[in-house]
Amino acid sequence: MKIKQARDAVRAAKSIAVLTGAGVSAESGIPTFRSNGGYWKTHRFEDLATPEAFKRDPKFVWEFYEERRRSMAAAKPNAGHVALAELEWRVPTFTLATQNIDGLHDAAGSRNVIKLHGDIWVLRCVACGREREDRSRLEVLPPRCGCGGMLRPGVVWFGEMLPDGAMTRSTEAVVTADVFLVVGTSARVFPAAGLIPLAVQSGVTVVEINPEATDFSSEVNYMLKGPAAEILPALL
Ligand code: BJW
Ligand code: ZN
Repeated sequence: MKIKQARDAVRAAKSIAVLTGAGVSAESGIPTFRSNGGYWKTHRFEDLATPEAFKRDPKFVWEFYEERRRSMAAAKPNAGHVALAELEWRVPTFTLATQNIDGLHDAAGSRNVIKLHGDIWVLRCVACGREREDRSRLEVLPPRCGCGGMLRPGVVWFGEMLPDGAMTRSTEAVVTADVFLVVGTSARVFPAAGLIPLAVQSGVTVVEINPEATDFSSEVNYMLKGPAAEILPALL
């Protein structure tokens, strides 16, 4: 059985790297972007997830993010997040790079988390650059900084650089890992998706968990088809 072999690889690993995407939070009730019911099926990302869109219509962009903040605030980590948090305790070296902005890996207890696409709970001033964590309901949109400048969500939009050091740290974790788990990502967005072929070329054992195949499924060592909240607890 594939899952048994993958489990043996995980058990033997001294160093594990993980990449997660929206699918790991799907069973917490948070929509994905590109699967059924995903945001980019009904919304144009050009209108919502680019710096140009924010410049054009900050209120419109903020309404989208504030609605998501309210539903994410009510969401709880699922069995997949919890299994990954528990795995961190069992291996000497563990790094979790997530494309998710929802904070559910933190809520589940994961410690070494790299947030490749930022954090929806962080607000950043476009004028002075100051950041603050704020989970409260934002009554006035767009919210303002003490300096008078506009605040924006602390997430990474298309065409923007990832946070300083995030890809360097993730790359280092992946190429030095014994096992790389790729969970719930369509692997369509770069540079995050590039970690998968990098792992394959580096001879790292790659285990993909997803109900659907991705462009990299034929290259990974084990493709475990199914929802993360079922497969991860069974695997780990
Ligand atoms: C389940 C499940 C269950 C469902 N269990 N699984 C090379 C080639 C071409 C273009 C580029 C390139 N390199 C860079 C680019 C440009 C661009 C890019 O990648 N474009 C592509 C679309 C082609 N990348 C960027 O712009 C990045 N920045 C950058 O490269 O900077 C340098 C640069 C600057 C300027 C010019 C050129 C280079 C930044 C990318 C930022 C992405 N931002 C978003 C929004 C974040 C904020 C927000 O949430 O609103 O990040 S877009 C969105 O996609 C979000 C996600 O993190 C990201 C990835 O999506 P993810 O997580 O994979 O979700 P889905 O929905 O796609 O997939 C869900 C998966 O789950 C599916 O496979 C399901 O089957 C599965 N699933 N249920 C397990 N229960
Ligand atoms: Zn400011």
